[in-house]
Amino acid sequence: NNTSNNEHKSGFISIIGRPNVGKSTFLNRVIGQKIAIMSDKPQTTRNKVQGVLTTDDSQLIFIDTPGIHKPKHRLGDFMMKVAQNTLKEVDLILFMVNAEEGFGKGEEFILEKFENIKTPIFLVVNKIDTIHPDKLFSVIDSYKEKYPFKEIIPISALEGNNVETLLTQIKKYMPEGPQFYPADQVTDHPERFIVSELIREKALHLTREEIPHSLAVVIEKMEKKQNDVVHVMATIVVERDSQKGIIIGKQGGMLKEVGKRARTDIENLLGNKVFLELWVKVQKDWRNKMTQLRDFGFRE
Ligand code: GDP
Ligand code: MG
Ligand code: K
Repeated sequence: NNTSNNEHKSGFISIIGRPNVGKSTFLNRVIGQKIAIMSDKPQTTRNKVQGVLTTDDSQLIFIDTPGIHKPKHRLGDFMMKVAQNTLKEVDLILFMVNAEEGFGKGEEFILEKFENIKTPIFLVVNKIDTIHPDKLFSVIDSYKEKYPFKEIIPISALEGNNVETLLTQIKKYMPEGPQFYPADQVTDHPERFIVSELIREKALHLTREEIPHSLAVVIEKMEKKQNDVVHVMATIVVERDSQKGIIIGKQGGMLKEVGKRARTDIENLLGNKVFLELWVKVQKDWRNKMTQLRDFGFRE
């Protein structure tokens, strides 16, 4: 009947998968704006980053969760706890895997985390552009027997194949609900957080030597001055003097380039001219200092 067709649907969707399976790429394609952080290096997405997709009759709120993986240190434990709590709260989980790789130890580890969770789970087989269609069937079969996925949907997040189909299926699983966010809002994160992630992304992209997790960005100050120029003062925190040297670069060249690229993105995000002041600080072993995690923007 007519009324049920007009029901507004809304819900929260968590994207789970090993590093580099394409979670951020998918989110960026769906939201159409650079919110999820992209990097060749694994695990640069530490916090929940929400992207909101609003249509006439639905609102899909995506959460790009940190990868659930075997923790190597205490920050890893913390991230996993955050991710697991998230799984219970959301309306739908997208378990994203790489079509090139098939079922493996990493996937098995994640599936174990699903055991006590009642949230419906889709298997999203990404990167189908990289494999022969025949191989796709055997990859799908290797997953089918492991878990009763509600839907199995192959996509290419990079090229867009089948992404619309996935969105249609997602909508079917969303409960009736209100439009939580204004239609033009794509994220509920404070601008400060996105700004820090943009700076972090540039630093990670431009420096090859550093290891994931060992770099944090703290926004010390962010305020609008006369003429609507936004003044951002940020500190890049690293663990070792050698890393500080890499980030600063010869005659400050690296830091200058990080700042230049980050400023461009921040200006696009805010729609304002930006004056970006970047500092670098060494804080040994910050990853294991749980008390400081919240200062770096981690939340439980
Ligand atoms: P995440 O760690 O899961 O967020 O993965 P990313 O979104 O950062 O993607 C990791 C890498 O895989 C990037 O180099 C992407 O360009 C690439 N990638 C993501 N989706 C696809 C896809 O559908 N096809 C191909 N060929 N590459 C992809
Ligand atoms: Mg990511
Ligand atoms: K990544």
